[in-house]
Amino acid sequence: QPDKDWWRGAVIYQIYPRSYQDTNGDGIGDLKGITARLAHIAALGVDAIWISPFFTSPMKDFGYDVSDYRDVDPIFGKLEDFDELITEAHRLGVRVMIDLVLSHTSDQHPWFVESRSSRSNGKADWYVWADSKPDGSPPNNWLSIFGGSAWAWDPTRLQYYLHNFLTSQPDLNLHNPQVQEALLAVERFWLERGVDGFRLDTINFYFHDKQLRDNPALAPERRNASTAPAVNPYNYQEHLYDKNQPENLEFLRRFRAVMDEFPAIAAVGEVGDSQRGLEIAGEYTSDGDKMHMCYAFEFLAPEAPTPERVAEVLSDFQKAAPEGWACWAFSNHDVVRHASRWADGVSDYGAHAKLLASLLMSLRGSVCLYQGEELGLTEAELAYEDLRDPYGIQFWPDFKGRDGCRTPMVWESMPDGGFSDAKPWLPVSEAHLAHAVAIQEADPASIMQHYRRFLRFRKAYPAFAKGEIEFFETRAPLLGFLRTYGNEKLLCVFNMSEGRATAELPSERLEPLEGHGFVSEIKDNKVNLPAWGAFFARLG
Ligand code: TEU
Ligand code: CA
Repeated sequence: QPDKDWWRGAVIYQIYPRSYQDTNGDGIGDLKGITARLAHIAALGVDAIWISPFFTSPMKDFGYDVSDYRDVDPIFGKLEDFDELITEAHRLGVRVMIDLVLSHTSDQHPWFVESRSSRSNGKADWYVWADSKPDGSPPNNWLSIFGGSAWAWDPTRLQYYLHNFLTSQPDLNLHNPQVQEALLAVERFWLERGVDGFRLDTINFYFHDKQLRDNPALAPERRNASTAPAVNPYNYQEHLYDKNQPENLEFLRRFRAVMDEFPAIAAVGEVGDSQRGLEIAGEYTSDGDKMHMCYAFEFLAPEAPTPERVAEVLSDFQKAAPEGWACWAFSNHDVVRHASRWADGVSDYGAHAKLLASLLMSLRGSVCLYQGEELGLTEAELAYEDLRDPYGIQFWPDFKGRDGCRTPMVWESMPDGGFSDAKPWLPVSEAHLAHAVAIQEADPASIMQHYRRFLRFRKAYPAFAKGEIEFFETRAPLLGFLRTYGNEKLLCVFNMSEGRATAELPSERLEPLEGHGFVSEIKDNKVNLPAWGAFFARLG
């Protein structure tokens, strides 16, 4: 009987295929490279991989602009390479999730090529087209995340089309039932090919307000400086009409119904919303008929999470959606790596990385780890000339873009890290070489060995993956909570600081757990934690 619930509390390892392993000497990672490195992933002990898009694409947004949903881009290989990848992953006990970008396509997708060719073709209504205002300006005030108006002028149709991201990423019109059918057919295509699930890009952008109403300005007190750089006023609008539309729920149900025709499939939906993200995530993952999990942005923030913040985010989510299920991440291919993002005031870099890893994997929810995170990689420093991300090029130097977290994986301590025989598409960071997999393999105290150890430890206690979570009155620098599942009751305490800290233990009978890699001292019902220390015990 397949385990339908495998996704609950699963640890999912995200692969950015361009930067994982090159096998054909063109400086770009490929599917064969992922297959060649599956042993590393299996040894880590994760449940699944999520592979960022590898479909046919002009690569304007490095694969998040798809021109054929049913084929592999020649840069990454062939469909047969993907079949081989799945077979090998399954042999090693690793599930495979693929990244479907259904909110928009590339402007090179045949659907868009046809749609823009006239106002009367068979796909005329497959994208979001609208007339200009009488003065020639765009239909409304909606903004693109990547800068400027969300509308681009098409000189053939003499109309504007909607693009929430790049102008080369036109938004599909999911109000059109034919578009929904076409997307569900793509879903089925990959399910029949044997995938175990999906990471769904920007699921809350699937629908727009049909009346194209203007978004209101966000009240100044609700503006969050960290999410709203002055150069990009996107987050100064309240996104009432360009996304998060009620019609989305029914489409997510249809998407789920197709998944449920196959055994043990799961989806994690990315909800891009800095204003109502958790609330929407809760709505999409409740009732068991839409998403299994939603990818949350809360811990991708520039500010390091304090104990209070962690407790607040988890408790808020729990309150908003008792049946909901989140998927937490500290790093991904869109943000500065957390080893750098949260490095302020940290001198023991290794201990900090280990503590954060353990905290992340102890929270209620599923977890995404981003390739290289298991090595403790920092953000790579890149020169302007080296940038490839259009978002970074657009906003440099106020915002440096996403290339610094996308540089190649480092396997060995040699030039280019064993990633490629050719010049890599983004330079390998010199600073990363000392953290290569081969070096950490040989060091039992390494960050990578800690990830392995902690994943093994976590597997031995089902409460980590499936248990309820209940926070103690948290007092910085300590964070403490209970994870409870059936009779299993686990006490978890984290010292989120660089100084020693002492935690009061509950009076219940308590059995300290081992195998997680942290050391602490118990005396008189108190536990002494070293800097960035953690303590785990079974209660009762
Ligand atoms: O990202 C969606 C999203 O919200 C991001 O745009 C994020 O706000 C931005 O990258 C700032 O860091 C997804 C993908 O993860 C991203 O790589 C794509 O560029 C985007 O969708 C468009 O498909
Ligand atoms: Ca290659």
